[in-house]
Order: sequence, then structure tokens, then C-alpha cells
Amino acid sequence: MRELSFDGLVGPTHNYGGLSPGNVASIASGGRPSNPRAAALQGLAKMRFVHDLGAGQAVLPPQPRPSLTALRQLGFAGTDEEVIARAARESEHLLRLCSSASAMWAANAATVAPSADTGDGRVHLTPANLVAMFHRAIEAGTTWAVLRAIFADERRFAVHAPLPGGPHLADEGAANHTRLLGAGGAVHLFAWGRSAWGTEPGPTRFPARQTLEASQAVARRHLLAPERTLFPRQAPAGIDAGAFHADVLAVGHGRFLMMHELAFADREAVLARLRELGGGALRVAVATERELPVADAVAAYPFNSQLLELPGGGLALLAPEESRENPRARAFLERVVADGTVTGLHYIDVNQSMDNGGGPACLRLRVGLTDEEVQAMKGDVVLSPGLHARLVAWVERHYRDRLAPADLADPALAREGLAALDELTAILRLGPIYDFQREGAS
Ligand code: SUG
Repeated sequence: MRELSFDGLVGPTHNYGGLSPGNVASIASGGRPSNPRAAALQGLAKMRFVHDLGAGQAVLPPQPRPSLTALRQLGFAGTDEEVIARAARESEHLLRLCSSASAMWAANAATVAPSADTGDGRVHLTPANLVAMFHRAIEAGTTWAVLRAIFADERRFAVHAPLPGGPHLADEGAANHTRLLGAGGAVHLFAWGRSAWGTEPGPTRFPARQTLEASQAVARRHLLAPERTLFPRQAPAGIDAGAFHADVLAVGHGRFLMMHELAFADREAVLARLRELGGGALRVAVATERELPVADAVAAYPFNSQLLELPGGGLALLAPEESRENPRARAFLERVVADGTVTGLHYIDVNQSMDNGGGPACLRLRVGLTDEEVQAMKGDVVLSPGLHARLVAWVERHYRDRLAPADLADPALAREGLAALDELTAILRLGPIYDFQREGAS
């Protein structure tokens, strides 16, 4: 099995809407102009870098935004132009919610279990329902359609529906999930922020998004071995410091786990259980508050690095540029490298995404696949130098280099986006995955 990182291609409406309470960067950036072209090119440069390291890389398409489907469901009627004009006039906030390019953060697209870990030997994928926030909840239907298009072969892949149940079963996808290797097989960590019907006190400042009940349902659907499935709780103090997803303060791969001490509530118990399951092979790097204050970890995102297994057997760490610039984050990462488990440290600039609270690891969904499963995937989504060049040219043809919040009311932006996405489905050979392609209307 090898891992493909599926990155979400940044959409043409990437902007700073200030939409995510509890996500410090999103709120701080709200109202600033963005650069969608630079954002998409930064994402593609990261994909190319991962590909050139020899780690597997693939791409997920953006979603149509503004979502005319969602705006129509909310009662704005008429032609596309009329729908946008009415929304801009009557509820500028709804238009902003329906215009977010948030599907770029593919770590929230779904949770995945490789075939080696599941009871029926298929790869299981559950698209996240993302019900905690409106602008993200409207991603789920299209994400489901995209995953069904790529992983269409039902003998090898089980693409489940997003979880039902609204806020009780709020699911944020792989951003709260970590797969490690234990002595007897894979160990799955499903982190959660609140329990739907539990009574423990939660964070007081910021919302907890993922519920324990959603995590348990995903683990059940994916037919994982219960004895190697753990449900650690995110520390409420970590959420209150800005760790709205577990991957803001922890990242793991194989036999290595790197985390801040405020990542999980019952850290010692979680680590003790992991050590038992790991049979002595697990390496853990914990940053204490003294070594790396959580405010620095949230500002610089060292734990939102990608851990990439290289063909030669090494483990590379792909960290955001901001954690090179933050002395304490950088010192922590250098300590981790000096400890020997990580064999290479690289910094990458994804600052357009970082300013909305999305680091390198937020931008990718890890999918472990055998060679046969890679062969069975549909579409042309695995990155090659040729596909990379086609996507760069596509971005340069279609994307604006400046988007201020007021520009979301411009009907030309929606038209440009639909034309770009229509062309993209041909480049990626995905067929008609979008509503506007299936209904013949947008
Ligand atoms: O859900 N930001 C995203 C960031 C998601 C990061 N993903 C992971 N940690 N895996 C969120 O809060 C901000 C959009 C805006 O404000 O315009 C936003 O949705």
C-alpha cells in the first residue's frame, strides 16, 4: 500500500470571509482582499513538490461558488444574475457563506480507511457532513459526487453517504483522524471535541465541531478493529486556543506521532494505550507549553505539517513557511529532526490558505491505496508533470489576482467560475460531477 495525498485545488472565489469562529486566522483575515490566483498556484506548487519528493499526489476539484444551488434553496429566485443580485442586496452574509472556496481544505472532505484495515477488504470513504458551519456543510453533496466518480468501482471502494443527524453527528473528516501502525495492525485515532449527549464541560470560548458519536459511527461503518480504534478527546483548552480541528495540534504517520501537550485531553492515557498497541516501536514527540506556547503553535501551524513517506524509506516533514519564521515553532521542528525519526524538513509557502487557517496538512486528504486500487480509480487525477502544467495554465487563464469581499456580488465572477470548472472536469476526465452540468442549468 502507498499513500496518495489528494489536495483540494483552490477555487476561483478564494476569499477572506471571516466565516469560522474559533479559527483565529479566518477571523483575523476577514474582510481583507485575497489573491485566488496566487492561492491556487501555491497549492499546485505544493502538489508538485510532494510529487517530486516521490510521494504520491493527486488532486480534488474545487466546487462551484457562489453556490447558486444553495442560494436558490434559500429562496433567491430568477436568473443566475438575479439570484446573486438579490442575495447581495438582502443578505450579504449569506452570499459570502455561499461563495467560500473552503472545499480546498481536503483534510475535511472525508475520512478514509485503507483496504488492509477494513472488515470487507475494501477502501472505505465517508464524506464529512461538516454541519458545524453553513459554508462548509454545503460542500458535502458535491464532495460525495466527486468521490463516487473517482472511486466508482464498488468491488474495491465503499463510498458512504455523509453521516445523517445534524449537529449530534457533526463530522469534520480526516482533520480529526490519524492512522498509525501498531504491532498487530493499523491503529486509528478518532479525535472529537464534544459529545452529543455527554455532560462533560467543553471549551468555553470557541465551538467544538466534531462529536464523539460521529467519530464512532465512521469507525463502525469502516469496519475497523474495535480493539485498535481509539477515541481521544481534543483538550478543551486547545480548542479555546484555536485548535478547531485536531490536526492544528497533532500529526502522525506510521510509527511517529508529533503533538502539542494541549492536543488531547487525556494525553497520558492515550499515549500509554498507543505504546501498548505499538509494541515499543512508536516514537512520540510532544511539545510542552513551555517549549512551544500554544499561541505560537496556532499562529505558525508546525503540527499542520505533512508527514510524507519517501520511496527510499525516509519520512519527510513538509511544514508551513510561517513555522520557519516563528523561532519557537522552528526550534521544535528542528528538535524533531535531530531526534532522527524525520529525515528531511522542508518549508512551503501556502500563506493564502494559512490566512484562512489552513496549513499544508489541511489542504490534503490521505488515501492509502494498493497499486491495483490506484489502477481502478477513474479520472485523470493523479499528479504528473503534464497534469501539473495543464492545471497551472488553467489557473492562469481563469483566476483573478485580487478579490475583495464586495467583488462577490459581481455576477461575472460566478460566470467565470462556472466556465473554469466546466473546463476542469474535462482536464480531470471526471464527467459531469457538478449540479450545473447535470441539470443543464446552474
Ligand atoms: O473550516 N477555514 C477552514 C479551515 C479548515 C482547515 N482545515 C483543517 N484544519 N484540516 C475552516 O475553518 C475560513 C473561510 C473564511 O473565513 O473565508 C475557513 O472555512
